[in-house]
Amino acid sequence: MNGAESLVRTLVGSGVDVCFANPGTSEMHFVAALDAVAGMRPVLGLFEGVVTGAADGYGRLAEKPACTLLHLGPGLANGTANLHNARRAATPIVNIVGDHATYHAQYDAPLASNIEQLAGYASGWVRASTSPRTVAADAARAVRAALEPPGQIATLVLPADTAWLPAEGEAPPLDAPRPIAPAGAAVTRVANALRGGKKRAILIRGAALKERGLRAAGRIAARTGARILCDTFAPRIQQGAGRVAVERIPYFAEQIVQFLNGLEELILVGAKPPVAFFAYPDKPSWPVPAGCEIRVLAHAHEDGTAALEALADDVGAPVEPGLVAAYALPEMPAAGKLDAFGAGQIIHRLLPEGAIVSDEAATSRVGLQALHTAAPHDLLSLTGGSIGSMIPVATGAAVACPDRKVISVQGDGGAMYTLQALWTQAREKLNVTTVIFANRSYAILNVELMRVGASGGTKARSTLDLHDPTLDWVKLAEGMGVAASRAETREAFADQFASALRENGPRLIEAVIAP
Ligand SMILES: Cc1ncc(C[n+]2csc(CCOP(=O)(O)OP(=O)(O)O)c2C)c(N)n1
Repeated sequence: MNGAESLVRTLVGSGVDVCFANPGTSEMHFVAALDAVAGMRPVLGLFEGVVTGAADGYGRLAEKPACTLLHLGPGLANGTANLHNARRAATPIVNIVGDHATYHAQYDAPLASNIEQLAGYASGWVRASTSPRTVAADAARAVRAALEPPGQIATLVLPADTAWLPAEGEAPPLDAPRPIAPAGAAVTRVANALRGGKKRAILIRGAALKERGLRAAGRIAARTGARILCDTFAPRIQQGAGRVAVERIPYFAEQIVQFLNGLEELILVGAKPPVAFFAYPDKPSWPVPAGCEIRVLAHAHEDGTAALEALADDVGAPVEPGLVAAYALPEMPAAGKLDAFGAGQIIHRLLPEGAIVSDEAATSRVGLQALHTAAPHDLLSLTGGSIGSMIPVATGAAVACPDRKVISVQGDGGAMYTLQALWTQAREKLNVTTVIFANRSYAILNVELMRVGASGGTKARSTLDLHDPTLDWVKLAEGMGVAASRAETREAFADQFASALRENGPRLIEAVIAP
């Protein structure tokens, strides 16, 4: 057995059985080990941002890491923007980054670079193997590091000779670390605070935004009147009819100020206090009202769900939660020219139960604001603000959950960063319907141009405009093997979306909403 085989065996034995890959020469022994060892599914991505974004989507749903296979520093660099988003989502990922053979480093060959330094940008754990005898043990530790609550990126650098030289064997899997129980004192402190008559909210992030944690939060709300909040861009929320509805913090600073106005107590569960996404001249960065007490019920590495349940019991909350979302569908919009609002209403109306919605719709999510009253589903958001994340995330989510429909709602600007993920969807026959909101613009940046107080002329506007040439999403998708259609009216969009839902496999709809 060589080092690469010992590595792949260890990964599989540790529960890592999907590898999103874009390999090169230094990774050839790892690639060969995929055949020598049973149990690892390779998924090729044609750009590393697809590879890392797919690993993010996979990890958010599978709740365990996929591994990536990346080619030296440049491969990792190409994948780093989506690792940035994955870090913000606290997604467990194991990166395997090939490197030159250890003895080759002294020659400073063209692809040589400081991989560990680059990995540090988004990884919580970085190690370079130095011997084929330690590769397997390093891999077991990488998996464990990735699973350290709430989840993080672990990067293992694999010099080519540590992969090709003989190794002794695989390493046994290590126990996965579990989130620690909430501190009893924190629960008591918050319970005592909740007995006062203040206006309060509970801000939740992480696994507690799944059904069980939200149920406990809804019980607390029923007893104490606390509002239940989540970040503007939460990694994953289980929402929909019958589930406890969370209020999403709005995007712009002054909207957040308004939203939190009057709040006297903010309780954090795995979350940080909200801040404005950007600073603007004359607008606040810190939107929490002055004098509002901030208390931590559970830190991100603690079991937020258990903390909410303990708190619910402590305050004597009823068994049945409050704030349960009703099943409420919007009317089918009247026939006419397609717009973002109408398209969103149609998606809301037709959303199948158990869907996974991957959202990078940006300004076009206007019709999806009340999605919590649709059929129960998982909502995934762009966590780190680095666009070009969510078509890959949808791809990885579909690999993790082959029996569920994935709906990817995407602005045309962000879509162009990592559209190669469509090819992976076609090759893997993934059950993803992608809606491209073709407004032919970086619309949000037109808004931001005004907000920052800059005035734009023709040149400035040309940097935010995607006309000339117009992107043909039907051809782009078909060129990568994904069946596609274009909708310019609401009725055409409704037909096309309904037909995509009936089919199994990748589809793309170009929703033309350009003015
Ligand atoms: C990696 C990265 N590059 C650039 C930006 C700046 N940026 C923010 S939104 C945006 C355009 C988004 O356009 P689109 O996806 O079409 O959504 P729209 O604003 O039109 O609704 C850009 C370029 C970013 N957030 N991330």
